[in-house]
Amino acid sequence: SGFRGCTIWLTGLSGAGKTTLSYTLEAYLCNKGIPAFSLDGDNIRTGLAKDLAFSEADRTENIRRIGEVAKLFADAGIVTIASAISPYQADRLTVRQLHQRSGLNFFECYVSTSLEVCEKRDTKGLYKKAREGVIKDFTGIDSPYEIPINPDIVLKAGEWSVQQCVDIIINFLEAKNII
Ligand code: GGZ
Repeated sequence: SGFRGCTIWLTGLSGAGKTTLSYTLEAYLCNKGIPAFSLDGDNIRTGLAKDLAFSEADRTENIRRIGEVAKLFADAGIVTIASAISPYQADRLTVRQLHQRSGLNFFECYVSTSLEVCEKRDTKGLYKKAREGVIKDFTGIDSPYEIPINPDIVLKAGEWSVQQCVDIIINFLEAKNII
């Protein structure tokens, strides 16, 4: 059967598990012969968004760029998995509308791992630095995260396994006839 391009947009706090989910899902889809690609906020920031920091305006511009690139990949028929904190509802809505205007599927997926769990994990030690004031404007500490109002998917990645979360996305994509 056929498959269609789309963008799956993972939003959530630093350390929520977005990157892990993105690469696990990408590997699963590619193994099935379904073209899939991860656009990760982390690696975008070393290239395409090298000039941007973490002010509100810079985050908005970062999301705009990732959104435009995701749209191009989705239009090329690829299941595009974009992950970025994307803390502002308005920016996520803008990216959704960008896709809709081109008739492309866009699914907002809220990776809802709590701040408590993310901070406890603190895999990169960034929360500790943010608490100490070494890093300023850190999401969840001294910079806001606006919880998605109407996400297509919610993944409690702090409570569920990576495989459970990935299975939910796969079932969702099958139900929508994307894959
Ligand atoms: C949030 C920050 C910050 C600040 C550096 N606030 O967990 P990580 O390390 O690997 O991923 C985070 C990444 C966030 O970049 P995004 O492009 O996803 O952010 S946004 O969507 O808001 O534009 C974190 C690291 O960068 N990082 N400083 N102040 N995260």
